[in-house]
Amino acid sequence: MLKSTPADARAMREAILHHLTYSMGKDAAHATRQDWRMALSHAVRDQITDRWFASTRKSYEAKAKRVYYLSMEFLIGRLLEDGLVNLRMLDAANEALTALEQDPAAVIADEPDAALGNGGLGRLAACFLESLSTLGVPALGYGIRYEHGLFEQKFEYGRQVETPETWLQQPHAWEFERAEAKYRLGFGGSVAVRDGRSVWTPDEAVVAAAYDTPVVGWQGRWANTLRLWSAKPANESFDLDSFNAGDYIGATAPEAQARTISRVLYPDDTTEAGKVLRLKQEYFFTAASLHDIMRRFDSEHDDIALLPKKVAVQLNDTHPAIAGPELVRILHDEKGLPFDQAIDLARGVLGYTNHTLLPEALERWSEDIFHRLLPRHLQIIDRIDDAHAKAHPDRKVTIREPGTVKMGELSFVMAHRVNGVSALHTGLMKTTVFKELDRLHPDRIVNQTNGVTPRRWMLSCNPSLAELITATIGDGWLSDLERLTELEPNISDPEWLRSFTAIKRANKAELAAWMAAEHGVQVDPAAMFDVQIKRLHEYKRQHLNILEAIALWQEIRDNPDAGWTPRIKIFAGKAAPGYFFAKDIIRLINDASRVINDDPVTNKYLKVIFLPNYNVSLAERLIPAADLSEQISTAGKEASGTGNMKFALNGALTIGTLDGANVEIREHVGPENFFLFGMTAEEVEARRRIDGHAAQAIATDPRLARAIDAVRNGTFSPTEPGRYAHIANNIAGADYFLVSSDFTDYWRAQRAVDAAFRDQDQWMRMAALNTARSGWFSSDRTIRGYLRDVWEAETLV
Ligand code: 26M
Repeated sequence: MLKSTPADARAMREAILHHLTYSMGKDAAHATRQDWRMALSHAVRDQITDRWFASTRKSYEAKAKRVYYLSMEFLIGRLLEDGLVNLRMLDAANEALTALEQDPAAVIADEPDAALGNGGLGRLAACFLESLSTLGVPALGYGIRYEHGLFEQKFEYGRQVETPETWLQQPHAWEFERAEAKYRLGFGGSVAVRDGRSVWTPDEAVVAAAYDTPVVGWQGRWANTLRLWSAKPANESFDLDSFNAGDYIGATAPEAQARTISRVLYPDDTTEAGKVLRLKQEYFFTAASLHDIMRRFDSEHDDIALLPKKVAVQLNDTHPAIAGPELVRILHDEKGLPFDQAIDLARGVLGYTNHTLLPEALERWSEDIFHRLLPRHLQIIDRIDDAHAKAHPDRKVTIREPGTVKMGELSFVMAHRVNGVSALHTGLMKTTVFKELDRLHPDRIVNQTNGVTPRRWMLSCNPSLAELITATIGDGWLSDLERLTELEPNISDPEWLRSFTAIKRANKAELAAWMAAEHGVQVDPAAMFDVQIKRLHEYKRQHLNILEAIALWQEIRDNPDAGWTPRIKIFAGKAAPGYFFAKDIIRLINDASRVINDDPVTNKYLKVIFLPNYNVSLAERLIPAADLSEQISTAGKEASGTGNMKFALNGALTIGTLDGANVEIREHVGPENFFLFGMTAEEVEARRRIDGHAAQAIATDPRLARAIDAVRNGTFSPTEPGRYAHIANNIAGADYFLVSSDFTDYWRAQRAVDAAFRDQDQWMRMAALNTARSGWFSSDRTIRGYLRDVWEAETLV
């Protein structure tokens, strides 16, 4: 075993060759790219593992309070580059691989993305884990080891086609199976009362098996664990009799049945299908995590009253909301504590983060399903509801309603802190969905505005800019991102600004070359790169963006010589497989892109590109190359956004509404460095009440009317003219997300963007100010906020 730190290229080269031989069983002459990737990963893993053990030892020695982050999703992306960057071994690895005649970028890119999440909620969990390690907080992330992460997206004739994602079918260097950490979990069955105690006897069982991945923080000073649960059969599940009778497939059926629970990530948090399986997934990972947490607590402490002092459990949305009743069940049914004390202890432990106010995304379970799978928990929930009613006789809110269980209300009642993810969102929580609960518990709701880790979202994805920053102000910004403000005086230095500009330009050229090589599209790196990348959703309004592009295309055709600012509109994002309207928007953008890009009159000035299969790695490629960040959701609908922060940090200007964290980004970077448009959340509510709001907007804006007509009349689908009539009718009709009503102001703001971009010096100054003033949006700041206001836990480094 190699003991020295391979920070220098020679030691790194030796470590790689060591693992190529002894871990991969290959010699250099016969090694594939995957072998090299695995050898390098093992070399890095060795370094992480030592630090990981040291951190675990310190946590036990200190008997410190631990933070447990329970999340159905962890969208971590690639881990090799992250490890290399945080251990500051990237240069050594590049040099070593080059000496070994390997292309470092290709070796790093050989790793599949771990796509165990849908979008913002899962990516936030990944940034939080990294920040928890950077800050040296004793913490674990708990989730599900999905065999299939988020589906892969392809386009066939412009239409989204989903194929299964198979990350675990490739070798994976980062996880350790923990044979000793296995828990048996039950479903269904019945509840009996014996000696005054309720005893639940499930009639179905499954085993949760732990797989641990180390998460190393900046400079490797601390490493925490991401523990993911995999479902295994509880009993000897191979049916030898069936096998011997020749039924080879039937013989493995019980095993397949058990494994189904951790088979696949749900591509839509709100899907109707597979409800039972989804609830099983939620209970499976939550109960396994709580058993693990209690086992660790019991091994360190013998006074159960210490639980809230030693354990903080954060619920990432309501997906793990069953933690409340499950913890009460453990404390009351199993440990024999009085029911009220069990509730109080559980509440002292639990915190709940809300990530959306969209009514269709708020979890509610049918009593019927709940009763079938978790009969004892349903009883406990009723008692929690009764206890809450007794404590607040005037309360007008319940957890239970005939036929349903409301998981938001359950989480709120069972948590000592409930937080929103931006100032606006937290305010809206208090006035809308949780108005009544906030009245009863006025100190419970707190805000923790989201953040992003600057290690991945600057140092790793934008190394040239990171280098310029370090050369200018030293490297303290990497653990104290607000020090980026020290860049400000340099922005007026023309030479510094030239360097900043050259970096943006080089990032754009690199993206352009990649798009040409991978997707066969030609773009001029001098044009404005205008980027909207996020899940497809009506509230995020990709259709507002494409409608503006269509109107612009029409206007350029009318008047080609009016001095247009060249623009490349880049889209990427996946639609939930059953969300047909969102999929039709993708198809419209692809169809429009073909027509617009093929127009010789306009394609010097405008191109539209929809890149397939958006994921973390694609985001890392696009964000450093963006000039303009599209954050155009209907005000009041995007809880926070985190892509918006990554763009601003990397020197893109935002065109955006007063929604989510956009509000705070604008305050930090300065209103003069942000292109604001659209209605406020209050104006949105008022506007919706006006009859014919869309028709009114269309009547006063001929550009809007003409763009909608082109969508309706088949301009982009000549072989099937009616293909997009429903989209046109939606925008011109009910228009719930107010595309028409915000269009005119969006167009105005876009023309202001055009004008600003023509003054490149001024634009780049504004871009640099965005970078210099985005330091507050570090997830380190967010985690410090949770430590102070929610977890009351400490850092150990
Ligand atoms: C999906 C498909 C169809 C209808 C609704 C949805 C859906 C919408 C929101 C499902 C889940 C939703 O909320 C969960 C979520 O991911 N929220 C995101 O959390 C991020 C981290 O806090 C925020 O930055 C995003 O604004 C928020 O949308």
